Amino acid sequence: MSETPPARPDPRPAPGDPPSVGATCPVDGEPIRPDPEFMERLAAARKIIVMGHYQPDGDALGASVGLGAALRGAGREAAVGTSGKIAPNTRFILEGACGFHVLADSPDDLAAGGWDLAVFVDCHGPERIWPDATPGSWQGRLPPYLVIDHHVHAEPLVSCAGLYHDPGASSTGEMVARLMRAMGLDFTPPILESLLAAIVSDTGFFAQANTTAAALREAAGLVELGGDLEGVNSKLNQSFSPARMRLLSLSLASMEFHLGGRVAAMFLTSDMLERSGAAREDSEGFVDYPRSVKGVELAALFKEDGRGRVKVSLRSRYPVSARAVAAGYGGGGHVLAAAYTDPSPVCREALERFLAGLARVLPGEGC
Ligand SMILES: [Mn+2]
Repeated sequence: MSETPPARPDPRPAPGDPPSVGATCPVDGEPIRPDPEFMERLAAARKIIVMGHYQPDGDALGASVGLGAALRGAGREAAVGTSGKIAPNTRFILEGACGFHVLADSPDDLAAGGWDLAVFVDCHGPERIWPDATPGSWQGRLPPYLVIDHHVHAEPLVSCAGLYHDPGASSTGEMVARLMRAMGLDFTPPILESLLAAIVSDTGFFAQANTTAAALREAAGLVELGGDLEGVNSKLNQSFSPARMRLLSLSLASMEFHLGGRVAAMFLTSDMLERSGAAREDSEGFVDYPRSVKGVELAALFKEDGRGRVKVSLRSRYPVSARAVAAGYGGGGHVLAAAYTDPSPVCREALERFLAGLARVLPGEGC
């Protein structure tokens, strides 16, 4: 017997998603709070570094800068770390960490900082911060770490010293705002800007299925305190370079449709990068274009990563789970936004492998 999907998009894990570990996921109830060890560790640490995942997006960057700045405002010795490149339109968020931003491109950089505590944001741990590092390069060498995350975890996080995990939260920006209120921390204008940038980045400016009432309430609280949504929009969405537009036009021209229009694919090749003069990080948001086509249930952007592999970003329309599809190829993410890495060196080969596997992972195909 098949179940009728709910009428409105549902941010909870979709059928086929791995079960979430460490938290239940109330959509209509009270948001999840940090666990007591998390609060004790955060209160006791002297020297703290807050870091998002590798190549932090607006949410990872906004949440880490917001929390880092708030801890400093409370007189704590805190810094914000980043690893990998940052998309040009989100770089303004780092201005909120002016004077306390450190690059930590390897576990060595973090281990050398003398931190008593790390807080990893928008990811579950070191393997998402340094994806190319071997576990041996960080195991036993890092300070104890806390995790603030809204991704579903396939396994319990045994190495983390304290967990604040809410898979029902729109963004880690929303979670940090809630945490700051619980801790009585001050919201200064740069913190308000960082947290709003985080929330709008992950909710598509309050348009996506993860825009819960709780997310809107948290954002409304930030606006009440003086947060400037229009200013955040102008910095995030109206500050692109001509090179990005050239890259977008080349990438859009590669869009193709499969399975009767249910699946749309788009390429971002090394050749396109060269011809446009754009940087790899200029492609933030491109995958939203194939998803915006009527009838498309699953959109895939294939990006040659410059290291002989292809990164595949997936976006889906409810009830298709991008996360379940990505899991079929060894990746993961959110219900409607997920990713995996294909070992092919070029986009076309990665697309062929993707299409060959779809019968296995996309509901309604292959029967
Ligand atoms: Mn996020």
